[in-house]
Amino acid sequence: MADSPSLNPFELRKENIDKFIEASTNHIIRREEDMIGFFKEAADTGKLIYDVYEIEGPHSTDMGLTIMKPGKVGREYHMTKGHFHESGSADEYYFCLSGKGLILLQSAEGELRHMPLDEGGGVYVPPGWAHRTVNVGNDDFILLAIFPKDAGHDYGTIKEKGFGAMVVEVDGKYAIVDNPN
Ligand code: PAN
Ligand code: ZN
Repeated sequence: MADSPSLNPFELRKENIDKFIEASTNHIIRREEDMIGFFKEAADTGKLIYDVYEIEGPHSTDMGLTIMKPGKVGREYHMTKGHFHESGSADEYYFCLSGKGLILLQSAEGELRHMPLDEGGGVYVPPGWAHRTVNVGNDDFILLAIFPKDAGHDYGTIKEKGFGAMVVEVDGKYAIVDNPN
């Protein structure tokens, strides 16, 4: 561990995510205009959709904390871009610290799954499954993800083909509907 970054122990819960943010080495900001090609109706509004804070672990894993604002773009609930991992063996663990949402999973063959992801819950993303998280609640949706350093993120395939399902508002509630494209 000679070259390890000096990480201190910290407790991770929704009340003190600032400890994670302080230790983070990378901050990704996604605004609506960064999501053109992902949301059907994304435009250059400057609206913040989500932040990701990343901590590079000293050994084989990195951690990402995603904080997603509530809201919609057009009919679609706020969501991440979603990606396949470039490494065929890279899996990932997701845990929800706060809020109410879903994860969409899609295999390379196009098999689609969705699971609820809310406070106290987690999801295992096996190798080869694209994943996107969606905030269907009224508050921030806060997720911890742990993934291999060499996972790599392929956004192009999702941008080009999308997911087989969209999460939209119907009669004031969320519904998972087929993506017409
Ligand atoms: C997560 C995601 C994060 C943001 O840390 O990177 O939730 O989603 P996008 O990367 O799809 O914009 C993860 O899955 N890492 O592998
Ligand atoms: Zn991932």
